[in-house]
Amino acid sequence: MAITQLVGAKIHRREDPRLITGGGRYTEDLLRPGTLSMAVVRSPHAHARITRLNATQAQALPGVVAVLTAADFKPILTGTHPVAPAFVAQKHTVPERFPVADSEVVFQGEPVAVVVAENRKLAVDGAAAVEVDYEPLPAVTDLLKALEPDSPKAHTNLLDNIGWDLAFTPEDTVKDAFAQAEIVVKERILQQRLAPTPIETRNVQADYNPFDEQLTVWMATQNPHFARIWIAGALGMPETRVRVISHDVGGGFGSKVCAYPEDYLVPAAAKLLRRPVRWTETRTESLQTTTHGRGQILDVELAAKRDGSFLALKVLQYLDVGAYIGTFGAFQTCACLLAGGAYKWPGGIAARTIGILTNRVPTDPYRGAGRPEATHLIERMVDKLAVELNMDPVEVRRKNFVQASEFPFTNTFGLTYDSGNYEGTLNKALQLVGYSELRQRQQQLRQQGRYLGIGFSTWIEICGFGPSGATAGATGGLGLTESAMVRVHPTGTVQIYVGSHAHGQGHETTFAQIASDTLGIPYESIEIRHGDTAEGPAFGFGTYGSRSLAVGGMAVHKASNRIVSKALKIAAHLLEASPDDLVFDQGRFHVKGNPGSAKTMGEIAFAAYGASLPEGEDHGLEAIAYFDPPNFVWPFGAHVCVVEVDPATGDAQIEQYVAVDDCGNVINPLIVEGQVQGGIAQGIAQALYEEVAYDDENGQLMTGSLVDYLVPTAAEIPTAVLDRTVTPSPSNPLGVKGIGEAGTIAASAAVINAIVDALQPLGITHIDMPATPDRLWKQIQQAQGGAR
Ligand code: MCN
Repeated sequence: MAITQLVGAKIHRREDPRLITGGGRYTEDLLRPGTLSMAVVRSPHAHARITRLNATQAQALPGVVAVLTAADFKPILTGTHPVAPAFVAQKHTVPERFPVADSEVVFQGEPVAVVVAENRKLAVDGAAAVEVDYEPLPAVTDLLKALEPDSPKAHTNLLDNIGWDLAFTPEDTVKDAFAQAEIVVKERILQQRLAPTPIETRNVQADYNPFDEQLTVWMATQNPHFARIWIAGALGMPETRVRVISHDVGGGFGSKVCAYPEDYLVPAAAKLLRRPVRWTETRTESLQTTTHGRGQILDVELAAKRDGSFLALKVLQYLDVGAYIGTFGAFQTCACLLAGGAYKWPGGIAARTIGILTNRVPTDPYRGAGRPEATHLIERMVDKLAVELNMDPVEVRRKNFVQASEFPFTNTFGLTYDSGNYEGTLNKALQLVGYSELRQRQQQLRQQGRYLGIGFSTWIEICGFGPSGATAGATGGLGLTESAMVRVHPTGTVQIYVGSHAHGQGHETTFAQIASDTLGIPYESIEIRHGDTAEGPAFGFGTYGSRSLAVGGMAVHKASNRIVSKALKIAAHLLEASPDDLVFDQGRFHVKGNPGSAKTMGEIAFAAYGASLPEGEDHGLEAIAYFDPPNFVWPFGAHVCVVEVDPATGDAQIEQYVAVDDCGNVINPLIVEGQVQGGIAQGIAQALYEEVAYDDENGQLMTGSLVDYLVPTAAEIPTAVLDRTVTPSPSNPLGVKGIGEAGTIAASAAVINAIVDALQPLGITHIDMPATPDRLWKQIQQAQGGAR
């Protein structure tokens, strides 16, 4: 068939027919004969001492095979729970974590025992029959009070609740700039805790074969290779004896990147009991024990001149790390490193982060991880300054943007933005939304007592993790690269094994598009395989941080090019020509000036396994490549949200949402649009709906079901008008940047800025998230002189 250019083509995801017709293969769908079910006995307390645990009754129940406690697991689980050091170097306390508590529980939902039974119902009944007595201890629930010397401690053996305290840059950095400032605006910005809430909850199945000492683990994970290292390490097994398989995964949003107790408990139980064991999280367990995101207080001060030019910024981040430091929890400190946003800060940025231990489930990366927080804080401050100066927020942005001619641009923290044109996306967004007419309409509506607001978010992000040199420190020594293995079979069909592991991002489509164009082989003949450590390349670092295309996709491109190089030599041999005289075009090698004298990739593939090869050439047509990018990639964009707030009810209705993003060259516009729409939905969800709530006194989760934790549906989320500009990244051969988190990074600031803008006539200058009708109504009442 004729081959056309597929990179850039808007083609439907090849995954969709399978996924939307119930044909997906999720871990829960697998059932091996003789599999036992595991249920976890969890602490009902946020903080308590375990005084007695009695399993006699549970053990005696029909169908219960075993009740296992810390004492049973300790001899078999000898490794430690992984915690990446990330950027944190100064004061750093990492409380030790074992998957099952034995004497003290430090968050509600922490495992204290597991029950393994013939089926799930029996396991759950068994778990309910395990008697545990607790002596409740005071719980640490308030971030700032946790820092007071007489605060209770999140673990009784701690001297204080400080997980880390790190000044990326000292406050002195900005002293002069603040002294010269003509205006300083300040705000305390709250980032509520969020629950990632993927549709498929976490699950693990394991089968241990004692004869070949092989452990197979099936699990919903975003990074099977990392999981294999962790599980092998914890069980003291060689990495090569552990196989992790992750078929389809129903979303993760970052929550399936880190290590969890059950990832160890299920394999350990399978090994101890010599039977396959499985466990699937309930929705309440998911809300209670799957890591949360955000959970921060950010104190921000912006120093500027009265003409709107920025001088310097101060950021102090208080981050609720929860009861243990999450595997990649410290990554959320990148809110500090990105706080400067798309702007120049001649007087510098002072940034300090304090990670605070509390008696709540650990926080870890959730879609955007640090970058939505950075965007929200800086975009709120820009708008606040604009109000104080009575300037148009667009003008303030224009005045301070890093200019297109100034790239590569190195920020205060030594991070180099690769390429950009920030004003370009803003201009396009203004045009799309009809900005000047909107402002006129706003004035007219104000005269009628109606509250229309326009909010901006000119966001940037760092993604595409990442250069091995820059990331090795953050992972404990392994530098984040990505790999691909391309195998062209004799019939010309291709299998490509990749180390990244899509869980909703459509890599099977986009990676095949790249390979098809590079190899000149029809898209339909190319299969992308991922998620099984036994069949993939040597190592993959997983799918998160919008890295898969910019790193993993480039490994596919690099390995495919290696195939083309070998194919060129075989073609030259078959055509009895010099390789220098051949042209590769549309899947055919032909002699320059003689298109009739040609060999197709299919013919070359067949020949590669045949009897006639160039001298010294190996048989076969396969290649493996690792891609280690020279820099991160830096997408950006401009989002505009238009809301109308009803002062009688506090309801904020989004009237229009426009997003112009730039992720460099685009492989598949349809997938990119889907990613942006989905991301925006999650940003709007944070701005208006979602919040993990705990009881202040006892650290009890109050949002333990989807009735209480308000995930919006399609009915609440508007369809955004999307457009883009294209500024290629110089950091990879296809000039691409990531897009998987962009919408979430941008949206909350645009929505809240719009609401604040709407309520400006009432003198309201800031609103915390989520801006629920209740919260807005109270603030409006207060502003109008009401008693609330
Ligand atoms: N793409 C493209 N052209 C570009 C950029 C990306 O065609 N210039 C395509 C890619 O080829 C890929 C998709 O867009 O098919 C996303 O690519 P990328 O930005 O590299 O992000 P990742 O694949 O690494 O995905 C991770 C990202 C993150 S960090 C979160 S969180 C997230 C997200 O993706 N979680 C998701 N999107 C999600 N989508 C779904 N359905 N479910 C989740 O849990």
